[in-house]
Amino acid sequence: MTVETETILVTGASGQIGSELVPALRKIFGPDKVIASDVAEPALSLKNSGPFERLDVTSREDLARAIKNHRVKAIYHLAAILSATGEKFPQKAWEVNINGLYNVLEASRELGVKQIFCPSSIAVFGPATPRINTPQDTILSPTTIYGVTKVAGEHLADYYVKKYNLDVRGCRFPGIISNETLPGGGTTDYAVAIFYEAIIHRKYTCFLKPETRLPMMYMPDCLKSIIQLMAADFSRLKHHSNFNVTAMSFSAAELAAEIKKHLPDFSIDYRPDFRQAIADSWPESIDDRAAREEWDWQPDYDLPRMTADMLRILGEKQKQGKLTYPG
Ligand code: VAH
Repeated sequence: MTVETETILVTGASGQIGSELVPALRKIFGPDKVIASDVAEPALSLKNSGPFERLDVTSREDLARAIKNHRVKAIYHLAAILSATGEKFPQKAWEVNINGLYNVLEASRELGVKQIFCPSSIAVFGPATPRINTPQDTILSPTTIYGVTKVAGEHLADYYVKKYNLDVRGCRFPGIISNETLPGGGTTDYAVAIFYEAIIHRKYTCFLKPETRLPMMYMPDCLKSIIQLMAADFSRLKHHSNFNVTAMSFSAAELAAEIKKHLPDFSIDYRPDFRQAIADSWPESIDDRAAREEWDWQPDYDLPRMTADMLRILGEKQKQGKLTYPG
């Protein structure tokens, strides 16, 4: 049941998911009801579309001040260091992903925040986990610090549900593909960069092997899963912060072939780097029956539909001279 919120606080609002979740939530609850926040200076579009706070989630004081000042009753906690960046800066990943989450949970407990969304990731799984149709309840043996923080985060969040009856919910997201804000520091980021490179250069050098198959989801489905899970009847939920969700699985070669159906002169070559070992430790496909049974999860986008939409939107942006891409 969605708590009638005085306001909603979104942390990590400048990130890949946050930059699209904020507008989606503002459409539902009203622009002034959703406080966007990030440790970094926001894009103008975000800054000029409603309340924004510079917020470092590793500072308990920062967090408590923002919650009190804005009478926050729900937090969508997206601030995180992703898998590839985490391997470069493991201590920073722990500081942001775990101490940041701990601060959110403690501040919520102390200040009466009613509902928290904190995403987990398929990165919680590791080489010992069944890779095909990975079960909801299975071995969690991550090989990345990102995955370690997400396993610890799931257990910490579930502890707060049981110990303090805090309403904490989360999904184990697969790779997310989007066309608003470039992702930063993820292993699945190839599946975003490939579209920009295909449109701009008609070629792409992929940092994973062609046969690397990973679970993926298009951003509209990611936003739908967050909004739907947070609106679900709490009493139906048997799981809380760790729902498996997915929409599709594909290999880098299958994605390239789908793009080539639209751009026949697109070409790809493969130069695997350190992110290959991360991808190899993750599942190929996910069993998301628990989400379907407990809160009616159902994705809308498969590979062909997502590819067509990504190329249409990015092609439009290029025509309008608005396609910004550092690659
Ligand atoms: C990453 N995009 O690549 C994130 C995600 C499942 C992958 O958690 O690190």
